[in-house]
Amino acid sequence: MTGLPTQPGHLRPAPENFLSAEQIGEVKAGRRDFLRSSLLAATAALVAPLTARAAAGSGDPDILKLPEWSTSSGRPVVERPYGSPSKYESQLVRRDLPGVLSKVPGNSVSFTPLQGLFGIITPSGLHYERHHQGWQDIDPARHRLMITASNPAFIKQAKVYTMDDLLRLPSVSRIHFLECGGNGASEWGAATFPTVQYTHGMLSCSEFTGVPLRLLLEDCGVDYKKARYVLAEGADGATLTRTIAMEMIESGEVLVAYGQNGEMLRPENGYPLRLIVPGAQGVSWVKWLRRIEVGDQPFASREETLSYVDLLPDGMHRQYTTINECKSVITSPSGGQTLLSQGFFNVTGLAWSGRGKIKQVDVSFDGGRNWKPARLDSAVLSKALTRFNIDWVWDGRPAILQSRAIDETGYVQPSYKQLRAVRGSQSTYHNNAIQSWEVLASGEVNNVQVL
Ligand SMILES: Nc1nc2c(c(=O)[nH]1)N[C@H]1C(S)=C(S)[C@@H](COP(=O)(O)O)O[C@H]1N2
Ligand SMILES: [Mo]
Repeated sequence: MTGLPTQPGHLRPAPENFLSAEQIGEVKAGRRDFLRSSLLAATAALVAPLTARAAAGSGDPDILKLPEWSTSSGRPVVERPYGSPSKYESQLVRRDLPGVLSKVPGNSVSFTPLQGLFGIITPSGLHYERHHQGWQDIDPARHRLMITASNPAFIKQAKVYTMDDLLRLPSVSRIHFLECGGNGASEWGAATFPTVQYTHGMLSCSEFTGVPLRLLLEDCGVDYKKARYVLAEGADGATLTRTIAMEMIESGEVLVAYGQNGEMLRPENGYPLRLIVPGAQGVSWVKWLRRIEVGDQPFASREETLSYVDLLPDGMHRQYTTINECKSVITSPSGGQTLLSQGFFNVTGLAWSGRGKIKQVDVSFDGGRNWKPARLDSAVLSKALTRFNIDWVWDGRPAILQSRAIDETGYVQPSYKQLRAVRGSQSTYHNNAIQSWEVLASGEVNNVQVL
């Protein structure tokens, strides 16, 4: 089954490069007619190899004849001292959207290819990236973390830690998701981007290793009665800063992390040190962490006044939306893919909540009229991605696939109608509405909105 990386033979993956910078401009301007035609042109170029296999039947040469890899010796170990994916998987990469963000130098984003991933862990090389001013490859020997205070009464002693200091302290490892508050921003007004990589791909999940921030604050003699907030600051040119409430730190969940999926963080994800704030939106997870300032009130920094606020219908805005509310999405079949034949499909997706564990995921095949519980038969962890699966037999008729997650607090993921009733339609951030994928009789899968 060559040419169909990471997809079962009955699904054709979304075409690789389907959006040019001009097309993205048109999507932003709310025009999407062209999308369908450009997508169709791109998919037509791919040939379905299914018929060939069916014709071969039991005389399939791929099983009868020994291929070259069975009749020659393999390659030596030293060829790849650090492993990388098979060359047949080259389509499964992070993709950016040139032109979608403001043209501040280094202001950039790449999206995780959720449509081709399994389980709950995002491979480090496919973790999405969001940089306010590009990424840096910092020399760990010269990196420092300073803990200081707005008022000398809040801590006994300010301290500076080297990476060596931090690496010898008691460490913990935890699996958590990371989602940008802007994930799904394009979808507030109408269905726009064609694939799940772009509609939901500012989302990843890793095992992070580091030192609880609580331990460092206590090492500096923090006075929890007076010190109720900290400001976390990055060492990049953006000097990104966010306020973190002390309750989250006191719980022991907030980590000063150096490890990701068993190795040191990747430079794009904050090497050598980043903040882990389980359940909180991405911007709070300050990368290249260099300074923690202890204070007694929120700091109202740029990233919590100009950006990451939610404009409400009455003209007021919500500030300090910290937690990512419960959300889910079907990752396959999903937009841009094509169902190549009727019959059985394993419908799969991800659910997550910044408030704890996922309790249930329901799936609808008829645009929300009927719902069936999906199987949660992989690890269900607090504030981590949760994988769901459900059996589906496609009868060849049009269908609309949706998933709806419920978390352990009983919160139910809203429809677009419910979300807009509270938030209006002028929001940019924090879109956790139910996603709909329309399956046409042709097998083509499109991004649509069902109200
Ligand atoms: N120092 C610094 N930290 C940062 C950012 C940044 O630009 N600079 N981007 C933030 C945003 S908006 C998000 S969504 C996450 C993205 O983390 P990732 O690039 O590892 O996916 O990092 C956050 N931390
Ligand atoms: Mo973000």
